[in-house]
Amino acid sequence: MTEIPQERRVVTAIPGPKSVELQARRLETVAAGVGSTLPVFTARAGGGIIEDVDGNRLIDLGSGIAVTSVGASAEAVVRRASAQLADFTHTCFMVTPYEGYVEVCEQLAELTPGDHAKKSALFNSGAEAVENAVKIARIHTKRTAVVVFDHGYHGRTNLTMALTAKNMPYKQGFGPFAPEVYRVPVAYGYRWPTGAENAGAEASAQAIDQINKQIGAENVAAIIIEPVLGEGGFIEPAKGFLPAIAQFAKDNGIVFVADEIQSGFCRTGQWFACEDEGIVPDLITTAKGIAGGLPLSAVTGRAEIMDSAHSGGLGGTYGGNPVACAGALGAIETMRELDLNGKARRIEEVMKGRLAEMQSKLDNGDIIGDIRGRGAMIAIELVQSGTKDPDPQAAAALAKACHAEGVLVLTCGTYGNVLRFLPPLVIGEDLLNEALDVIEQAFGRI
Ligand code: PLZ
Repeated sequence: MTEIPQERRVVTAIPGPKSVELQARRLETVAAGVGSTLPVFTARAGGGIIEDVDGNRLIDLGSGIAVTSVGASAEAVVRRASAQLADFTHTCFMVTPYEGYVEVCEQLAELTPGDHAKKSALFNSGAEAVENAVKIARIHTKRTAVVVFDHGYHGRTNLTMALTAKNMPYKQGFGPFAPEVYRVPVAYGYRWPTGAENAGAEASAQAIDQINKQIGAENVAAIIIEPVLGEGGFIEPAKGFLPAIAQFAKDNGIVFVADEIQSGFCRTGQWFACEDEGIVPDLITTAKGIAGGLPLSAVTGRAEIMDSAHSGGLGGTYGGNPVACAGALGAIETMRELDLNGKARRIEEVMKGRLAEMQSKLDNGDIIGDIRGRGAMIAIELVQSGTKDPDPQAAAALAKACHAEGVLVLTCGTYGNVLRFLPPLVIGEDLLNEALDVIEQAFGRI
């Protein structure tokens, strides 16, 4: 494996001629419904760099949507997955099992919050993990209702579309959606009508009141929440909100599910974001960062809940594929060895410092309405100057200006006005600062 130089290099227009040619081919045969943030075709990637087919090197502040936390070609991931590939690619764990699957479940039991007995089941995608968490909660409680939150995102399958808040692009035209899904308020501090300081107490009271009055707590199988809401805009529920909801779940025999698919595995500077307020979820869903880019997801939780499903009730042909499990063991090894929680916390320090400086010193810095997030899950919410009115055009224009200069950033948010930063946790500090220089310059171009 050749090391990719950790430096930004823009040698053609972005996208360059080879990417443009590939994009034309792609449009002929790839369905229009599958989009791409930036149609620059990748040649190789690693550390904090994505190198394209035209020889440009982009600084990666996306990690393939919070996946390649250890980098896109981490040594331990490549080594372990390659060795596994040579041994066998698949048997199906449901036909003849293998050790890697068990080892990943052992790691999950050790790393997830709580010292109770835990078990896991492995799947392929985040959506599949969430679907299975609902199956497990329903069979365990013998109840059907599922509670989710404003601005929540849980996937694109039929059930997870129902769980997801935002209509466009995720749901529009794709219904009807799965029944028995109910949405309640979340403590979005920046936009809470009576102020961020009241959001935790008031939003949790409202959510609990709605559950009691509109659903009946005794009918609720699961409450599912992202401890930091990802696609919805990197919203950290105001302090006190998560503990109140978790306590309510406990008091009412409801399975509390933390969807840590985006926020988990060192992303926020802790193994799992729910640790921030000492939450111990009954079930936790993980994917993305778990396997360094290989498709793997998991549901982990209290052994007695996980064991509620009858033998044969959970599974899937590829769930816990041996190559993906080997990749996960390599990714977890890397996270431990390089102290990626510490790295994520340092990324927060650097990014929040620089972004606050931009907010106060740039002529148009006041369009940064909010700077938020934890670890290497940081965002700025863009608003019309002097108001809190969302400005999605500013987010799109900033992203475009960064892309042109070779810095890959993503947008998100219910209002499309959030610029989010998800660097690989292994990114070098110089490269991170260079990306921040480019972001700063982008404000001068919009
Ligand atoms: N739960 C919290 O963030 C995936 C979606 C990108 P899958 N987020 C990225 C897109 O537009 O499709 C996600 C998540 C949380 C569940 C999921 C779903 O994970 O692996 O994409 O199915």
